[in-house]
Amino acid sequence: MQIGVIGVGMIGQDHIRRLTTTLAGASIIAVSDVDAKQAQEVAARIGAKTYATGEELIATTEVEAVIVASWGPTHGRYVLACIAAGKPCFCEKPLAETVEDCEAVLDAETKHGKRLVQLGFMRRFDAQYQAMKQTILSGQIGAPLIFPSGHRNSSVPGYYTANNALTDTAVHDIDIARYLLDDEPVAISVKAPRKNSRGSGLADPLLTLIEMRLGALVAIETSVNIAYAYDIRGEVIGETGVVTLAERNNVVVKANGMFSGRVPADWRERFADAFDAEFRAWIAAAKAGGAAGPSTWDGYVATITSGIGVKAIASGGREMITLSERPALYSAN
Ligand code: ISE
Repeated sequence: MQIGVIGVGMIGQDHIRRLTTTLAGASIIAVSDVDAKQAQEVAARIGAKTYATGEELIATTEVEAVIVASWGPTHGRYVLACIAAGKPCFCEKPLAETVEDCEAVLDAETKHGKRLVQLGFMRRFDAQYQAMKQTILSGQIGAPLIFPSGHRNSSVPGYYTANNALTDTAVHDIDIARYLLDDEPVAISVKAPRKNSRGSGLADPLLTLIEMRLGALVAIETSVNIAYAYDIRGEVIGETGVVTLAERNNVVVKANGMFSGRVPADWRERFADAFDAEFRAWIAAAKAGGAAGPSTWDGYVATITSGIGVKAIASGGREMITLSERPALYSAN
């Protein structure tokens, strides 16, 4: 399958590496980026052609499927262009930055009548989260009641704001909570303890509480300046048991009277296998003209929930989340 990539920053380049060196079944023939020099450099490395705009890349006949990994505010319009061209599209989060733009994509795809869009919520392809979901489905821990989800980054870039903790970081926890609990959010509130002094004044960490329709509570800790590593925690507490994400080291080292194991440096390391699985699924689905896993609906719910979370930061109160009716095209989480 011949693929075009829009946006060749950190994540775009990581996906290009993955598709050109690790996975089979796809070749990248087209590249576009607002930074033309960067696009040229990446394209020269892999023998692809550069395009001045994402729209031109999407319109190119030889491009059979598209990866959107550009700056968030541009996603919605590229995804819409892919749907208009009938081309399968993998889109990093967010699907679009505003609810209206997400609704426009929902509209376009439902009119098309078939899924074309896959969202980059890679945690759904992580073996540990999948095992957690299987455990919940098996009934072993009873009905889920509370899901504490820890999302820790060692540091974040200077432009990162407290709102990004919701729209950029907790958005992954929001999506995985919906997937694990098979449920939708109804209300959100956000509390902040005293600030981590490493954060140059950033309101960090944050504790986000989400109430789900069936009554479970999701408590998301975002700590984005925690220095020690990239650490993703999670535990679902049910009526009769708990299921917890285990440490995922291949080995434990015992030395000098201590035992230890590696904690990943960043999301590329922690979710490397999940990203591979996500793209294997996408390549297979896109070859068949469709999409797999997280959908436009999931992108819409993530944008609306994180957006209302931003409102909850400002109000300091509990904000309600109202979703539109889920179209039949997106029947399951
Ligand atoms: C980043 O955009 C991601 O998607 C990472 O998974 C997340 O851990 C990080 O906080 C975000 O900024």
